[in-house]
Amino acid sequence: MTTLEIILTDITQLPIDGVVNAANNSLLGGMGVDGAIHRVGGTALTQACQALRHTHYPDGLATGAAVATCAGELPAKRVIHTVGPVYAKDPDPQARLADCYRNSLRCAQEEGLRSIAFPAISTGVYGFPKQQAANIAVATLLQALREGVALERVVLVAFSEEDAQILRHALNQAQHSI
Ligand code: AR6
Repeated sequence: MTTLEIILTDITQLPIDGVVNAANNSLLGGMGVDGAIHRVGGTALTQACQALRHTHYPDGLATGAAVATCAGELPAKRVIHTVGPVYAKDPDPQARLADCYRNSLRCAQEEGLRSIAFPAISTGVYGFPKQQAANIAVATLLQALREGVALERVVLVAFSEEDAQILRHALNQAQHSI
C-alpha cells in the first residue's frame, strides 16, 4: 500500500528518492522552490537541465509535462521537473495542474523510484489559489493511488504551517468524501 503524507519542511533537505521541482518551461532555474533546488543541487543538476533543454526541449518543456534529471547534491536520487500552469494566463489551469501531479508520478515510476515528494506546484510565483491547488493535488494523487502505483511513499511538502493546514484540510475533505 502507498502512503500519502504531509510534511512541513524544506524540500531540498528531505531524504527521498524523487524530489519534484516546480520549474518553468525553460528548465533553466528561477526563483522559489526551483531556485532552492538548483542552489542545493549545484552545478551537476543545473548542467543536466541545460543539456536536457538543448537535446530534448529546444522549445521548452510543456506546461503539465514532467521530466527527470540527476539530483546533484540533494539528498535524493532524481529531480522530477514539472511545469505548473500560470493561474491567470492558462486556459485550463486546473487540468494542467492535475497533469503535473499525474505525469510526475508516472515519471517517478518509469525511473524506478520508491518515494516522491511534491512542493505545492503553482501556488507561489504562478499564483494558483492555495486551497484549490491543494484539493487538486490530493484528489489527483488519491485517484492515482487507488488505480495502483509502484511507489511506497508519496509526500506533499508544506513550506509553512499555514500551507500544512491547507493540505491537511484537503486530505480530510477528500477522505470524508470517499
Ligand atoms: N521547500 C518546499 N516548498 C517550497 C520551498 C522549499 N524550499 N520554497 C518554496 N516553496 P514557487 P510556482 C513553496 O513560486 O508557483 C520559479 O521562478 C512555496 O511556498 O516556487 O510553481 C520557477 O522558475 C509555494 O507554496 O513555484 C517558475 O518560473 C510553492 O513552493 C515559477 O517560479 C511553489 O512556489 C514557478 O512558480
